[in-house]
Amino acid sequence: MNRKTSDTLYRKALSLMPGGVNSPVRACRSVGADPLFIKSAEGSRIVDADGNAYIDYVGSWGPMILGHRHPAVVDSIRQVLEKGTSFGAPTQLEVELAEMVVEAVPSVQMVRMVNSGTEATMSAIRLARGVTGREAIVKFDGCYHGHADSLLVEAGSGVATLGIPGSPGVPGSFVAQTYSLPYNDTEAIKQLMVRQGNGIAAVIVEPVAGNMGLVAPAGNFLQTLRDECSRSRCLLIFDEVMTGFRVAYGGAQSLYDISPDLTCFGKIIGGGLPVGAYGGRKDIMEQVAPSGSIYQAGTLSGNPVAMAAGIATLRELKKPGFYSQLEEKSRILADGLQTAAEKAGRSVSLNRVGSMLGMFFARGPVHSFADAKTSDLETFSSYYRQMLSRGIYLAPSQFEALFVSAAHSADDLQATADAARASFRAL
Ligand code: HOZ
Repeated sequence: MNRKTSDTLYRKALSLMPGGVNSPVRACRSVGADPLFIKSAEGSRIVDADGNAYIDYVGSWGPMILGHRHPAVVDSIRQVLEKGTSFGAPTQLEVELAEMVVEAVPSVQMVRMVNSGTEATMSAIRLARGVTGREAIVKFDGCYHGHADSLLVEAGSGVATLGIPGSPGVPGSFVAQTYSLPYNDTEAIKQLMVRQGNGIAAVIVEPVAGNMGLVAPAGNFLQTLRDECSRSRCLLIFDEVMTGFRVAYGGAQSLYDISPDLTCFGKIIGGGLPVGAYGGRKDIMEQVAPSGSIYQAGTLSGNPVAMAAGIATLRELKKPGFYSQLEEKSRILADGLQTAAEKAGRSVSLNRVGSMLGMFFARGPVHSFADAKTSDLETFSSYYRQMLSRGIYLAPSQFEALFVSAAHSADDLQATADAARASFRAL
């Protein structure tokens, strides 16, 4: 494959941007590759600057659930462009998207739009601290809630990929109030709550963890979190930045029937444009400025172009049969990958919740970050490069999820399974 243009762009980018990129994981360093620079995308395909096409399972890290350039999304963006791109003032589109989110997710009675998942989680934490008057928070090892200071502890995603425990530049005092516990460990949270419950403002969790690969909540983990938070009168925050409108229209909370106090959204509700949101019970949300005194703001929040893309996306997702078809595609892909590994005599551990998958080069089962870290990263890197050379675009890290979209065809899924078979054999 000719990657001359990507290589030239990367060399230039290295002198202009840290690591040549605007977000660390995409630099592909941990898999021993250089990044592809992307020129365009359509449906299930992404095309690099040299014109090579790949079947895309990154989907911009989740939001492209309809595939790239879905006509309904492109049309609605076009219509807004005719009227203006940013007003810094309320619009009908914000009301419409807020109404759709509130209708879809029963625990969310009010919502505040922001511009990214990081902003959503950071703001939800501030709100929880303001509402409870407490300072400590609890998160889980391998969960990643964006790059806000207090959440960069034992984080997943790029922090895990780069193998760093936290980050220089985050004052010790900022993370002194952050407890990080093993994911899926109900005893750990119970014990912490007995000791510290009175000082804890919130427990924040990815209800399906997608930043340490893909790890599903096991047994009664989420119910235990709900019970413990209620008992200690602290807030349960679901970070559904990836799972919201992805694993089900009502998110992971509808799948597992747990009602958090606050929920963070991102990705899909912006239809691929920069959007995040946080929402929850009315009595809590009304404490956000200007109805309350807990401050949070943003000039681009509720941006009309992004709102339009989100509305168009959610309308498509609401159509009957959308999630069952996506489930079927995802099941076929998971089966194809599993069979390919078995035929090549490779032991992998495959986790899947709806259209999110994680394939670990580990014996498994993988229920936690500690389990995920037993993966053979060298072999994952080789597999990544093998798949790329066969036209399959995967996230360049063992600690990221794989996303199936409605645009993936039966042929795409078969081609992916075939590529996996050949890649496993070549390892
Ligand atoms: N896992 C990250 C999003 N949840 C990847 C995105 C990035 O770092 O660019």
